[in-house]
Amino acid sequence: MTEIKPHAAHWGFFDAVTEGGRLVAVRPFARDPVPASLIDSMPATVHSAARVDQPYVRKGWLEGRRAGHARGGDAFVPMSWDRVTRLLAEETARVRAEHGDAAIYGGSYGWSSAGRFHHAKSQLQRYLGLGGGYTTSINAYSYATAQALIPHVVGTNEVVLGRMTDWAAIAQHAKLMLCFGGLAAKNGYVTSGGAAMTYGPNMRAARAAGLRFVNISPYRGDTEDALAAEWVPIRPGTDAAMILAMVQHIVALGREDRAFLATHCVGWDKLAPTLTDRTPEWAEGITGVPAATIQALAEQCLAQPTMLTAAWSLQRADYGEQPYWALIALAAALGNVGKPGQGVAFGYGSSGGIGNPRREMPGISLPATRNPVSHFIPVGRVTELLERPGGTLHYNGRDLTLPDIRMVWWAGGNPFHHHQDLNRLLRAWAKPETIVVQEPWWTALARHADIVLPATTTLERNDIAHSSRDRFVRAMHQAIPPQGLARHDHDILADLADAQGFRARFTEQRDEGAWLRFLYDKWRTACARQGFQAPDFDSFWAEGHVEMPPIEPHEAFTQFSDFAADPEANPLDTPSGKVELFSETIAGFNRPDCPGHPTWLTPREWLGAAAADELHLLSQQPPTRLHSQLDPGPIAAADKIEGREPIRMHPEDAAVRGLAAGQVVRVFNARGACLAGVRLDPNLTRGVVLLATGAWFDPLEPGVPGSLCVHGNPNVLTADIGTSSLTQGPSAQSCLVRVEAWSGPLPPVRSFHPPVIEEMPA
Ligand SMILES: Nc1nc2c(c(=O)[nH]1)N[C@H]1C(S)=C(S)[C@@H](COP(=O)(O)OP(=O)(O)OC[C@H]3O[C@@H](n4cnc5c(=O)[nH]c(N)nc54)[C@H](O)[C@@H]3O)O[C@H]1N2
Ligand SMILES: Nc1nc2c(c(=O)[nH]1)N[C@H]1C(S)=C(S)[C@@H](COP(=O)(O)OP(=O)(O)OC[C@H]3O[C@@H](n4cnc5c(=O)[nH]c(N)nc54)[C@H](O)[C@@H]3O)O[C@H]1N2
Ligand SMILES: [Mo]
Repeated sequence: MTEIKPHAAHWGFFDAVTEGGRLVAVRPFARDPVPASLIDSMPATVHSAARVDQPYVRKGWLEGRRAGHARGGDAFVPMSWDRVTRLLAEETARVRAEHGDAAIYGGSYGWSSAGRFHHAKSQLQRYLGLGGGYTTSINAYSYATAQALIPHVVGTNEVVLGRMTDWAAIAQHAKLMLCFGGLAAKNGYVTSGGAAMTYGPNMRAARAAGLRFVNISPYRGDTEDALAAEWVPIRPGTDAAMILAMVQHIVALGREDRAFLATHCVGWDKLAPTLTDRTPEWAEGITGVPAATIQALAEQCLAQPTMLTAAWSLQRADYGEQPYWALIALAAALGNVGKPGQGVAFGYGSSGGIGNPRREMPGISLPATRNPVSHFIPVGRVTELLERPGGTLHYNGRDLTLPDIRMVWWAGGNPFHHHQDLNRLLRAWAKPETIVVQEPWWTALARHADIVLPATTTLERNDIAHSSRDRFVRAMHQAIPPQGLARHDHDILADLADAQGFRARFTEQRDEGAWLRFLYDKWRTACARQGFQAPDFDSFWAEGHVEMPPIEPHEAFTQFSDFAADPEANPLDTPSGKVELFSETIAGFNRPDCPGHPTWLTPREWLGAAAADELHLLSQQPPTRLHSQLDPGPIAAADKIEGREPIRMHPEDAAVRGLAAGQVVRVFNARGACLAGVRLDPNLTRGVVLLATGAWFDPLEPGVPGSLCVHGNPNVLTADIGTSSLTQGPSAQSCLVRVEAWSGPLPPVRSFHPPVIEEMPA
């Protein structure tokens, strides 16, 4: 019998079509004007052979090979839910008793599912918090560097991830938009918890209204053709030099907005003298952008209403603070901050919903619980956490103590996808005594765990999807039964809480249905206070969605407009109340890797210091999936070359290496190596190669650090070094590699099959 159920993922709302308990097709949400094609990868992924069918425990762990033993190479032993629950409850209690609560690392970073109740990380942290606490992580891989820096400069992170100047205002008022890192169309398919319905249409409407786009990026493909953007190729990691040279040129012309700099900013007197020799000619040598282009762009910014933006990728690089801070300085020198549809904001091209006209509505989320442990790390420093127990880490003016981690627990994320320098992670991963992973699939993370608990996917449960960036709330009806012996994260943890005596505090005595009603009603009450009458739960559930009223174009929103109008009455939340072009706070930290004003710092790895045969590797977000999710699906598969992730190369870079399109190559540096398939692309800056993230890490010799990844995961190549001691963000984009033909036999890709399973005598 065919059934159709409303459902949702980060990559779009859809209707699930099922037959006989299987997902056979998906249909886009009828109200979505630009349905994301990624939903088509769901049936094959949900029913993939890579699903974990029951609980497993690593054989070596059962035999006592725990701390100090490499993970990833052992067989797994099946175990019943009852037994594994008891075993894990005992092990958790042991670790807490012997080593303290901070010995459990429960940062559990990752995107998990769109459903807000069953959100795995929230469930896990609730459980670990009630159980005594855990060491956690702060910030996101997406924009960690900005999260630490930007509040020092403009007092709020809303300029990166919140309510920023919206597309309606930009379309109405701006004539020129400089986009460092472009506005990549591929990134707009997804938005956390929601449906990115207006990403492309927003930009195209601005174009139609007369906005001229300039794509300053190593890759022309970072803006879609419909925007007719001018392309300014630039060397990766050098944007700060170009932006500072634009400021310098404006000063040389005597055209900086002195009034704005005096009334709305502090530190111009300190920044300006550092710019004297930062000329466009100087920047040309660093960036590869002709001095004349830099001058022309600066003059065009002076001549017309201009919006400035940069992709989040720019700050996932060595000293990733600098291009962001420099761009704010450029907006300040132009006097644009807070002018209608002008100024600066980050990430318009980075994720669906960024810059959407939006109404500030309450969110829907699982109530958090207190974490009695105060230890944390900036999220990207997980390897260091394992490597240096008792050590200190300088972060944002503080010295953090790294606790001694004995147990790692992950639900809804994948460090063997997201983390840099996987071979170094693999070595550090041997240190804890126990690693627990809740996962629907045999991802690389599950393969490198000790205790693997099979989780249901969203299709197997009821939930509610919501993103503050969207106008829709979506009901997610259970469409298929749990696959194999998979269980909901909530139920897994409720049973563990039971074994440890706090089930009632964890569940608050609600089941799934009661939780959904509770969360929805809370949201509905909060909406009513803001004047929006949402339907009651039963009507919402039957209808499949709630639509919030659209925002009228005349409500176009410009961030910082109050501040621009009257900085004394509406100060920023910085120490000075103004834009900090020099920060006494940051200068006071006394760190050479992040001085008190924006500046050019030479990256560790970049084309300016590359050997003749080295290339700059950018590992951008994949067009064919969300991170590592959906990699088993047909869309990712169709894009691969001989089953390997494609690496884009300029035809001349390929020619000098004797490489041809469709050929399998070995991409390597001192940190690691992977296979990939050559795709020629003249729209790249010479010397730059693109290898998207997300092909499941597939080492030729599982469990052996340094082994070749046969599938094409770029994180065997990237460096794991904090952006700076101020921000400690991930710096994946600063990475040099070499590429050579692969002449050996092609090893099979084994990622989408379960690892070796062995029964053990009871
Ligand atoms: N080289 C390089 N690396 C990068 C980046 C880069 O630009 N370059 N970008 C970084 C960025 S911005 C990000 S956000 C990260 C993304 O990193 P992650 O968010 O860790 O990546 P995902 O693949 O989305 O991992 C989510 C995991 O949750 C699992 N999951 C989904 N639903 C459920 C559920 O209901 N329950 C449970 N238990 N599990 C579930 C999925 O199967 C998947 O394995 O990657 C980062 N890594
Ligand atoms: N389809 C799809 N969409 C996604 C995701 C996904 O996995 N799949 N992930 C989502 C997530 S979690 C996030 S955080 C966002 C990330 O959003 P971004 O960080 O914006 O995404 P990226 O694709 O890493 O980078 C965008 C472009 O920046 C350019 N770039 C890289 N380095 C430099 C540089 O030094 N200078 C300049 N000028 N340009 C540079 C690259 O050419 C790249 O294509 O994307 C989101 N959107
Ligand atoms: Mo991200």
